[in-house]
Amino acid sequence: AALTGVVEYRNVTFAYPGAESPVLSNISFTARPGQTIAIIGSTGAGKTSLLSLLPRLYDPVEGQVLLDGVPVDKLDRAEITKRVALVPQRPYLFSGTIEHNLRFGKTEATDQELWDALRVAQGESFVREKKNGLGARISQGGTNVSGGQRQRLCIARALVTKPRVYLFDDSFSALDVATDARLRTALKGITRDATVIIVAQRISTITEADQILVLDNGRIVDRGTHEELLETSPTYQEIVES
Ligand code: M5T
Ligand code: MG
Repeated sequence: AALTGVVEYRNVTFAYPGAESPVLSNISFTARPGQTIAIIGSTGAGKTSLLSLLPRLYDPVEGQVLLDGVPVDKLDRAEITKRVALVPQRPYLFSGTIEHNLRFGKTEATDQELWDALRVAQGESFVREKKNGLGARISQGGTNVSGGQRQRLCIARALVTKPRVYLFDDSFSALDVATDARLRTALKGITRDATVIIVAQRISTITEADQILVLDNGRIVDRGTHEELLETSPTYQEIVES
């Protein structure tokens, strides 16, 4: 059967190697193609740790993470990379050209695909403004582009791979509100049939999510839509008001 991008966390508990106490406890949720699941919670709640288990940066100590019904530790890493794109909280650029950075996950992409990804990621104009365009050089760690430009290049890099599942870890935080809004509108078209899991600080980024998971101290304490959580979740209300 064709894989479609269904993500399921089943009673997942996770501790970093060598750590005494878990940073995630008994996490369960399902994210389906076409859905956007948002994860919100205070700093240190475990949001980044939660995302890291799907591409197997780490494995849970208990429970299972499944992709299309198959535990991810039974899948080839190459298969996971093909289907899941993680835009990390600290987006990383390599020394080399913009093109090299965008093709990192998918070497056979055409230039047109790179420009299409840049357009959606709101990165087209600053790349066009560079004398060498896609051939412009990025210094090690991307120190010669701004934080917001780096984020947009890393979002474009994820788009180039055309994954079934997108994981965005606070990927819009360095963007101004207007760019953030434009980017998310453009993304919606591209990710319509994909599964999107998004960690966000800005409430405006997540109000339209199909489901919001409220993470506190490694546990999902509440879940629902924005409207539901406003009614039912004191933790969510606190976050909204802060
Ligand atoms: C949750 C610890 C961290 C915190 C807890 C990434 C990472 C985290 N931790 C480690 O021990 N090693 C690591 O490599 O795990 O951290 P998080 O998942 O990064 O939390 P967050 O993403 O919700 O926080 P933030 O600040 O990004 O909003 O005790 O020390
Ligand atoms: Mg984080």
